[in-house]
Amino acid sequence: MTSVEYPHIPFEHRQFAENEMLERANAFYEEMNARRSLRFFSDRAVPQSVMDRIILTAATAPSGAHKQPWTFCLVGDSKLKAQIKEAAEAEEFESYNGRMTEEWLRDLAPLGTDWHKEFLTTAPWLIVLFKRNYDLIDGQKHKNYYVVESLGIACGMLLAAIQHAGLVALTHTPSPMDFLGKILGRPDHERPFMLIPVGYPAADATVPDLHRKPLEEVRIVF
Ligand code: IYR
Repeated sequence: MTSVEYPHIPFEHRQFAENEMLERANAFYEEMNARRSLRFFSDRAVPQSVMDRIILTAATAPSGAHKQPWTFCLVGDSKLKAQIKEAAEAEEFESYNGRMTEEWLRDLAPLGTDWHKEFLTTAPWLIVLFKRNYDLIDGQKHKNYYVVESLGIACGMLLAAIQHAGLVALTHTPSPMDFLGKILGRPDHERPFMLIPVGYPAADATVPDLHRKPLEEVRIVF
């Protein structure tokens, strides 16, 4: 059993005056509220250095027992993207033509999605986020905790970092997505969590005109 010790060190805190805090909170809200899930990408290149910083940001997420149970696969290789697209579309074709319930298809209809996933080869980068239910160290299994929660937070921070960099993304969940581990040669203890194309929007990109719930509908004060 390996165990890591973390000596406690003084915490450096950055504080703001209340008016500045409100301004910052407002500015960040405006920025995040402008984020949209994009399905139409440009093939314009994005430097890997930007993607690396975005992934580092996501990897600052808190995780159960600080196990950091994630691997971010950054895929820019055209052949791999083509393989991923082919496999994703095959699964999605089955999903849209029989695997998804009538209710599910009705709920999705307003978004205008279907089994075609052009963005998987158009976007310059795909981030395939894998979760580790356990770590394998010297052939020994070490349990991870709150893995889905940890990955969900990391994914949210990833989307925020993408938005902050002036890029767009889609949280894509082809189902089932075991093919991602096979194509990328990931070990068995890593399971795909999310497939996120990242890049610039196509010049003629559209998004559904949807609206977010107002504060009164999402927040209760006690
Ligand atoms: N995974 C499919 C279907 C899909 C499901 C939900 I829930 C969405 O919000 C959007 C799509 C697809 O990617 O098309």
